Amino acid sequence: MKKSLVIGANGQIGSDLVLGLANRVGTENVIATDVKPGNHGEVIFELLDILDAEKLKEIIEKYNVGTVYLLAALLSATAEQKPMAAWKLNMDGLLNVLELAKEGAIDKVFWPSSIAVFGPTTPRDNTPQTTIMEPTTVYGISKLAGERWCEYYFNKYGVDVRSIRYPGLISYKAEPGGGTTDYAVAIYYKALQEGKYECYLEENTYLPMMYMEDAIKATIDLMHADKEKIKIRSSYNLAGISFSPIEISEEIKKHISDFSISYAPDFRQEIANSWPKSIDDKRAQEDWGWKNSYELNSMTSEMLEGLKSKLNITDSN
Ligand code: NAD
Ligand code: AKB
Repeated sequence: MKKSLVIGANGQIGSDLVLGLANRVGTENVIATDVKPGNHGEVIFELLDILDAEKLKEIIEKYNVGTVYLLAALLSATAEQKPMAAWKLNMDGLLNVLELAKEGAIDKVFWPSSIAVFGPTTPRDNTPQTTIMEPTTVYGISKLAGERWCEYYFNKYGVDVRSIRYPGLISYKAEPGGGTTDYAVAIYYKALQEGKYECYLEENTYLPMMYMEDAIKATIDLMHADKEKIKIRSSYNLAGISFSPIEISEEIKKHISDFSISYAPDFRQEIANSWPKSIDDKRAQEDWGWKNSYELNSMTSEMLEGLKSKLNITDSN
């Protein structure tokens, strides 16, 4: 069996995706890589800088890789601080992988896009699959360009590349890596550790979000769907839950009654204001049968339980 290679495996998504893939295709069929040292249990790990195209090719040949999951990127908040580094990593990394797929060295590519491809001129409620896209962040510009490259490599060279516009992802295994939606993870840590949280977004800022388990299921389902079913080769809209800081804090209060939230908006508010509030994912539902499972209440219960055990916090509430 050809192997699945995860690039950027130590990050928020990679930590869960490696496990999800190992469950689906077998531990021996997954190779985890990252630019930083990592530990993924029984799964083989290799150091790999995605900007090193030669090393990428070597690893693909060495392990007989069929599918690449390219997760290495700089996210929205970090990218605003390091625009050129973000553009280089987010674009050159993708092109390195697409070029190898074009040469036939790999069969399939997964590359994640984001709700950041949308901008202030996009309709914000129930944002359609096809609509105005004028992103105002470096990250969003790189994701929109990436989507165009993916579709181009499919149309011109027949590269089987598949993509999802992930909303903000919420998980407890690995901490998020510098996005605008990270508050929705940090709030759970602070609720358990300090009983309070100062949020960098205003209380009524709605954003599309999703629990990691749903995102991993969507990713693996998309990659295992029949090729003919994948009609969109730029990137699929994917919806989970939409909520605001005040709503997530109210949900947390059902578990930690004295939890309190305060607000000190920073530069990330402007980014959030340029993104959709909710997403229309009809095409993902129709084409490859997507349906989310988690709502705000079920996600909150799992996040708090998962973090309590990760942080060794005993129940005194
Ligand atoms: P992350 O920042 O948590 O992880 C990225 C990983 O890439 C890190 O482990 C980092 O060490 C590694 N990396 C950085 N530079 C590298 C390089 N040169 N070579 C190899 N590895 C390198 O990010 P994430 O949240 O896991 O996101 C993964 C992908 O999903 C990104 O493309 C991101 O834009 C996209 N995405 C994430 C979210 C989210 O909410 N997490 C939402 C939308 C899209
Ligand atoms: C970010 O906030 O940058 C990411 C994303 C939605 O792409 N979580």
